Amino acid sequence: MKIDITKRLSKLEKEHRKLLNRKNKKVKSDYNGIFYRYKYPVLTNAHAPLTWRYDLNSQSNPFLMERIGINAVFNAGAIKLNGKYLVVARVEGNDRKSFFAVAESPNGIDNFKFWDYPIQMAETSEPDTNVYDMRVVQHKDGWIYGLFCTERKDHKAPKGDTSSAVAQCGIARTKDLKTWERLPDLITYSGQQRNVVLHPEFVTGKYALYTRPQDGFIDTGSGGGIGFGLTDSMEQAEVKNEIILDYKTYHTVYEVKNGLGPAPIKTEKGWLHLAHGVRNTAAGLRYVLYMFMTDLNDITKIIYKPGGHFIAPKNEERIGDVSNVVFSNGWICDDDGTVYIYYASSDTRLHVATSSINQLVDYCMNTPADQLRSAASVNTIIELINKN
Ligand code: M1P
Repeated sequence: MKIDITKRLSKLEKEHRKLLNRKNKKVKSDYNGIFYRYKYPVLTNAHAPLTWRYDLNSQSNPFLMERIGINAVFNAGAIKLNGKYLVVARVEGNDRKSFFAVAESPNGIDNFKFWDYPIQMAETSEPDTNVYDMRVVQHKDGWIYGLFCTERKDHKAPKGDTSSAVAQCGIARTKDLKTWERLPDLITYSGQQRNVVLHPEFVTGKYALYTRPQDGFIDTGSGGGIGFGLTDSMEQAEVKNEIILDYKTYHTVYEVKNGLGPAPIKTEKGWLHLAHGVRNTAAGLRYVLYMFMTDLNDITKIIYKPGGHFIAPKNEERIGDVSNVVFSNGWICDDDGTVYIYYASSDTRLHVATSSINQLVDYCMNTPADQLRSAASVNTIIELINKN
């Protein structure tokens, strides 16, 4: 078979350019007064640069085959830097290994383009098998920290068990998202950790971390809930005492487990938090996003917590490699109060939703809390009907 490589390459480049330059649109028909969804995902596997995937030399790649497949682009940390909206995405190759790559947009909603190279994250003395879900935080100490999950094989697993893994919190810091300094992994006294997030300010002169202690790799077991602890340093980060600030709770959207999303946003009324909650169903686990607010003076105290989900998987979001999942580990609060919420669907692609600080604060303060019983939910609806 004879292949016209020049023609095929030019077609590939044209389609790739078209995808990267595609304008995004608010889905106005869907608006609930709280946030807008957008028509297109902001990043997919097809956004990965052709130079990452194809050997463009016709001698060594006479069929212009894709040599390295990118399976998915999802759970991304986010930050605005030098006027650009940047996400640090979890990119997963066809080999199932995840890595981090920065994509940049001029407006936060479309035209996201990956930088030329993915992040080359240094390893510790115990190499990571897989790294994912980075929370990017501009801390008051002047560094930008990336906290992420590092997963390694569980060497204590019985022979023949090729699945058991150990999740811990990896830590790196940077000033520009290009050069990263890997620091030692976080030490805690819980079995495993995922979804660890750095609070952007010092608390009593220490670094404050939101954690998610868990007994096993998938099951949180008795350790479930969003935890909290302090560490003297990020260079040798160690949380000696972990408390739970948001428990997993029977018959809620966070019945099986929960975990903090991005670092909280400070507002006049409290710290705004976005988290994911997981419940079990006959069709498997269902991941949704929910919100809460904590006290400005005591950041471990939840002062408002709307009942139910904030964002749940909808339409095509419901289908992917791990279906019925939405997950967020990045948002950007702009100077004008607009909030760009980056959320991934079904461990496959990344979307944006937009809202504002005022709307999210109103949502947290005035959405009825979950009162944990059907009759109480009906009473809440009746109160609203009577008010109307
Ligand atoms: O597959 C859904 C999510 O599962 C994990 O999250 P959690 O630890 O809260 O269960 C993570 O692997 C996450 O990346 C993934 O999106």
